[in-house]
Amino acid sequence: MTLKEFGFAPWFQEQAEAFVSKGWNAYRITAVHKGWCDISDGEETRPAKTTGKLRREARNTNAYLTVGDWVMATNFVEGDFAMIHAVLERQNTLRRKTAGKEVSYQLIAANIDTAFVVHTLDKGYNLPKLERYLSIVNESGITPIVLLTKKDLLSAKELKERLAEVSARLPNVPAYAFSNLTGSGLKTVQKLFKKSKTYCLLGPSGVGKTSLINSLFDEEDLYFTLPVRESDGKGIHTTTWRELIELENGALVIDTPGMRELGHLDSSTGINDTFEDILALEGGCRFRDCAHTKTKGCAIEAAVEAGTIDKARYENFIRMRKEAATAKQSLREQGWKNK
Ligand SMILES: Nc1nc2c(ncn2[C@@H]2O[C@H](COP(=O)(O)OP(=O)(O)OP(=O)(O)O)[C@@H](O)[C@H]2O)c(=O)[nH]1
Ligand SMILES: [Mg+2]
Ligand SMILES: [Zn+2]
Repeated sequence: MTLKEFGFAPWFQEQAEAFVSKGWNAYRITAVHKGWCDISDGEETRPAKTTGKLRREARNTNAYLTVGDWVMATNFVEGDFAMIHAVLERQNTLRRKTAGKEVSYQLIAANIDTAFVVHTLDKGYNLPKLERYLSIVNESGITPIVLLTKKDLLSAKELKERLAEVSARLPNVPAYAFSNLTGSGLKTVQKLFKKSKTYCLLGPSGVGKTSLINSLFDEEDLYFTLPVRESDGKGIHTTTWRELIELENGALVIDTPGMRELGHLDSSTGINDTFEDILALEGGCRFRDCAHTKTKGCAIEAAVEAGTIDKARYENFIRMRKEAATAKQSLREQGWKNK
């Protein structure tokens, strides 16, 4: 495919023009390994390394390379590492705060059009966890869509109840249920992936992200499954690195490993977007600085009481807000700009 079909939007093209006179060309990062990455022009993939200068700059700005990045590189020859000289400014960055006392970020992917938050309907189904993933996506300014896997493992009644629960809890986000095993609901999911758009799949380990990519690949055979380890019945194909994969229809999908730890939330924006409907009531609170917990005249608490807002959803909203406030404080103490 051409660079344009590979996601090389005018935004990147304009930046790249400044480097063309140096003999550098534009490539997209399709995988990041320890010490090198894979870059592609949409036709060929090559291993590449970064210049020392770029590495030093990255250390200062925390702008390490990630999958989906557009870079300027030279030496695109067989049998040698290509050299990455510059990274083009991103349209967006999907990132999370890493665990530990020190505040730092792990980049998940860059230049994403839509992020699919993948979650299981079966064991491991956990709405607060799902909301956390949504906040990470919203925080990055990327549109989320929820994909619910393993619907084959639920009875019709269970499925109906669970889907009702999800739509009550996440009224602002489209959600689609399907099964990688039987192919049920898969056609609708398949239509969400459009040519030349970049998608990211994220969600806990074992929910079926890689299986979905496999399912999307083969239109004839929707019954493809990953091999299961006999001893414990767990999938043996746990994803260990992030990779950009081109689907047959030309859609670009970044598969990510399930995150064991989501870390804390680093700002309230993502949370505000996730709980937009709750915050919309804020204007009705008696006090301007209402904490929405045990506060007189709180319109949000009244709505919970009246049953118009899901109680568990409200509780998670309060919990995440507190966490974000604490994280914000620690970011400030460490001199981070709250961007
Ligand atoms: N019953 C059922 N099993 C599924 C479905 N989707 C995936 N699985 C199984 O779930 C296990 C994990 O699937 P993966 O696709 O490897 O999960 P993943 O999200 O990529 O996991 P990580 O790479 O570890 O993040 C495998 O054994 C799959 O066969 C589904 O829709 N129904
Ligand atoms: Mg995987
Ligand atoms: Zn209030």
